[in-house]
Amino acid sequence: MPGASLQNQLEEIASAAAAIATAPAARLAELKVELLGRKAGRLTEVLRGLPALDPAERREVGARANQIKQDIETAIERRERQLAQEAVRAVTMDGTMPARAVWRGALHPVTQVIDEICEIFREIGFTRITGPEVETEEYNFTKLNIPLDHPAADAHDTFYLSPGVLLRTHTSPMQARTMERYPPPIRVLVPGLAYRRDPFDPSHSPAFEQIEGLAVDEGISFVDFKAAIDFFVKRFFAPDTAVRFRPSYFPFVEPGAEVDIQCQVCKGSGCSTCKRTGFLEIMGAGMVHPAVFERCDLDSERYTGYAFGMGPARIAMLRYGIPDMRLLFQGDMRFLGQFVE
Ligand code: 2U9
Repeated sequence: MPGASLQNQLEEIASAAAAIATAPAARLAELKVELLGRKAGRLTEVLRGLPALDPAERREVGARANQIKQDIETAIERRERQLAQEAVRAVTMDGTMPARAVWRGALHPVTQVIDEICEIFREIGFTRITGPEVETEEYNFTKLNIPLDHPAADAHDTFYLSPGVLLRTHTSPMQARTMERYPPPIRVLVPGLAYRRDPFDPSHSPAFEQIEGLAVDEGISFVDFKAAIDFFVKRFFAPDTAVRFRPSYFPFVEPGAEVDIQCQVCKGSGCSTCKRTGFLEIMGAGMVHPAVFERCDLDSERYTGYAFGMGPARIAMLRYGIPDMRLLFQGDMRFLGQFVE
């Protein structure tokens, strides 16, 4: 009976199809042709025999043949997907690839410098404080004896947010707030971001870290100021570093000074880093201007004090011989990785 023979062939095809699940790629291609091939595939042969059967048998065998065809197609698809995934995994799991670097979290070199400076000044009584980056004209300029028609207050140099409100151009407003709020003796160190409308160049950035200090009490003199700075320089750089104070002008101090240290590269004999002067400028400073005391409600007859300001990015550049400030802020781990402690 032809129906039974076709039935048998179908069941044989079904068992042969079990090999699909584990077939390697080349064998899978062969099986596809052997089982489903249009010309000589085993299932095609069975289908060709169907017309010879009587209608009842044809329906039964035909249904089974379709079922098996579908099962085989599904099995082939699944196996092909599996093989493709294995191929990808074989590439991405190449055991000869070098291991990926795992970065430990670390402090940015400028943050390290800020922490170190604060730590040195802490030893001589300075407290670390922070304040708002959005300030008023009043605290950023007026209280610091900078008239609003001074070039520093110009919209050309300052980021104004709205009339009278700006991004602080230095951290000094916080010292003014401190003097208003706390009675002397005051010794504070104020690290933080300041903003100026400068383009990026090797020594400028529109947003930069600053660190400023303020000491106020009765009887503080220029000698106390020099001693504090000298202590800091010898601690931060090297114990034999020469320090030089040059007269300078800032509206909030009188007298004003700029502080130079012996060039760290040539030790003072003259090189390209110090432009043959043997010295590098590290900060601006001076004795607090009496007008600043008065504007912050302190009696300028009773109190004196000194103040200073420096850029920790510049200090980091001098200490580590970094030629371009932009290197510090581009987030390139080949550079920053050198400062991981
Ligand atoms: C008050 C009174 C006085 C802080 C000072 C400087 C001089 C100074 C610059 C150095 C490089 C800023 O980072 S920088 O761009 N700073 O030159 N700063 S005296 O004097 C003050 C501050 C606050 C109430």
